[in-house]
Amino acid sequence: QGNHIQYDIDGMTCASCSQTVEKVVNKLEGVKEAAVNLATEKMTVDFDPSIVSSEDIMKTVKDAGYSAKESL
Ligand code: 9UX
Repeated sequence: QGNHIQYDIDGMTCASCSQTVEKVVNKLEGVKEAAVNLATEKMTVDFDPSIVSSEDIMKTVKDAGYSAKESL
């Protein structure tokens, strides 16, 4: 089973920022693939909700110094 959620990311101003966000989220156990688009300030994440939650993902982004909210 898997989940695919898109997030709006705040606080990214350079390509290094987007790589940092992508890296910290990809390191989370249960995340299959995280991809950040700097131009649109959006991130898509494929994850296994039995291992990691969307809350965990958003908290990880916040801890890295940015903010993420689910994009509806
Ligand atoms: Mo460079 Mo992006 O300091 O915050 S990583 S602008």
